[in-house]
Amino acid sequence: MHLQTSPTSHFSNLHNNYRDLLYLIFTNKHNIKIMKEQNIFINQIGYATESQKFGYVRCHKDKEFYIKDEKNQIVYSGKLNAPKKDRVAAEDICTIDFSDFTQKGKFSVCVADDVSFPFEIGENLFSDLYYKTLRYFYLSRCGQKIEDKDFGHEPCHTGKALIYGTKEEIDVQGGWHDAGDYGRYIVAGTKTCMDLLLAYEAKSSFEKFDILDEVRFELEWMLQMQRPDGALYHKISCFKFCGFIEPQDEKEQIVLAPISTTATADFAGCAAYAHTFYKKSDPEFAQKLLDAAIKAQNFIDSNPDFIYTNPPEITTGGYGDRNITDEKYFALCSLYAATKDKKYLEKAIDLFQNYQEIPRDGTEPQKTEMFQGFGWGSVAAYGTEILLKNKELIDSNLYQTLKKAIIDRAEKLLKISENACFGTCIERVFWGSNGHVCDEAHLLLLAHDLTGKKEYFDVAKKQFDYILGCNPVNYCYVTGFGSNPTVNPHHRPSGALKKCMPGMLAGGPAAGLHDADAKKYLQGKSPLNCYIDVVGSYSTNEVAIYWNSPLVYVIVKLGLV
Ligand code: G3I
Ligand code: 9MR
Ligand code: ZN
Repeated sequence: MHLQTSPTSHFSNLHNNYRDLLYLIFTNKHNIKIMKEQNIFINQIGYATESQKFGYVRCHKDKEFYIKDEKNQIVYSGKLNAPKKDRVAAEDICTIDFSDFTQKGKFSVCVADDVSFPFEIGENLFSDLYYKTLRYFYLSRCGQKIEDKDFGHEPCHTGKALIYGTKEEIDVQGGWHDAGDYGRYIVAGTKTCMDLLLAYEAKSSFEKFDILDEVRFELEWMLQMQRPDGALYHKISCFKFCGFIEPQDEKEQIVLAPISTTATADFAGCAAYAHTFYKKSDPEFAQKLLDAAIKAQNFIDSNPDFIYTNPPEITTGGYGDRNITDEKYFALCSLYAATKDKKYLEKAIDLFQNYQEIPRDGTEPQKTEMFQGFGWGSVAAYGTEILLKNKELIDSNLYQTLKKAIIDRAEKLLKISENACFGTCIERVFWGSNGHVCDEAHLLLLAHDLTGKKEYFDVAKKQFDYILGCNPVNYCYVTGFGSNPTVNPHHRPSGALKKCMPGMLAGGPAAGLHDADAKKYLQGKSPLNCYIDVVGSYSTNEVAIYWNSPLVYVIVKLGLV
């Protein structure tokens, strides 16, 4: 049987816009790949030999599936499980389980005359994926000459930064470009550093990439973003987004945006945690990080809250967040672990026990459980994870309370996954959903560490499979990998150079249809189908350092490298 080799497209996304489809075919305006719609979804890189192996089939009258090798020989057969239909995929999807098939090689799944993309079964299938998702951080470095045959460039954004609202300019260099744009944001960078350091803690040896060196590049920049009084500037960028040019070609004035409590708290939490990783190799740098973290916390303790919103002249990314208790909690947990000073723990416990949240409609804060998340705007789980890792520093009641908070969330995610067409554990599909999928996998893997319960690990693996092809749009969402990868990311270096940087996780489906292309092509689609692989769709097809970082964590914690 001829394996899928023809180019691929998004008929499944467009056929209900016949006019657009004709326009697209004749102009192929967005260079969307033309593919016969696939009905079988697999991890487009493959499966480790002894791992669980699930695939998904758009419901079929046939109840048998076959696995064929490269010689087109049937090497395995099995039955489609009963169909499931959930709210986010909103169609009947059958799961197939071929976990007990452990023959190494290249295969495809067949159901009647449908054929999946090819995939591999074997060992060490993901080391290139791991390397390239890490390399993306180096390639995103600001302010230094980048050595790379495809994406190398001279230093960018080396000019002095104007402090917003003043005439003062200071020198702030380095840090990673945030995403498809060239802004540098503390809230995004701290989450990214936490994920990478937690991944490093799980696996420090990876000869091809020095995670600690890469994270240090971001930390050195963050230290420059701290004011003398301890507060952190929220971000540094130009006043507005530039066009799709290379970073070194953006010459507009750089501005330091006003301070924020979220940036200051996130920095305190991240720097206090990070300092332990550099104690041996560079005690002076480690101490600098800890001192800066303490200074940031002192600012928070002695000042009112600064809720960030963009000033009118600055229209780059906002990372606004009215609920700032989780950031304060993260900072306090991390500072307690770093200093053993009980004053931090007491405050952290108080915030945890008396947590209130401002609802989305902005009405009065409601007393509720502190949400244990790893998202850029919901970071409490980093604080909880740090305390749980320092079991000897907290009493057993607190340990059990915090452990229960994680396990309760993990149990909820198991339930969602159980009833989900593609085994996903997200109920809402919003901007950056692929990053959210990886963050939820992080939580499941933490729960697995705490309990050894296999189901948590297995469902985390399903999130990884979802990212790499087990999804209704049949995409491998990491650029440069799989038979049908994201090829048109909203990413200025790729757009300017007209070549797609590999190893970047696309933000993925977003039901909010926030950009013009999403509105044009995705009306009426189910949430998980609200993805379009075009450069303009920044709400579904951008990339971001803090979507790559939880993927790095998941690859390590699934034991895939
Ligand atoms: O959390 C709520 C959820 O409770 C609710 O159900 C859902 C309904 O749509 O909305 C969720 O909030 C969304 C939030 O992302 C989730 O993280 C907001 O609607 C959505 O507007 C928000 O979008 C953010 C976007 O900037 C616009 O502010 C993305 O998270 C964030 O990743 C993105 O970040 C941009 C930077 O600003 C600029 N650099 C690129 C970067 C990535 O696109
Ligand atoms: O490229 C910008 C992307 O990084 C942001 O996430 C997005 C939302 O803030 O905005 C993108 O910039 C677009 C701007 O918002 C509207 N004009 C077109 C810009 C490029 O797509
Ligand atoms: Zn730069």
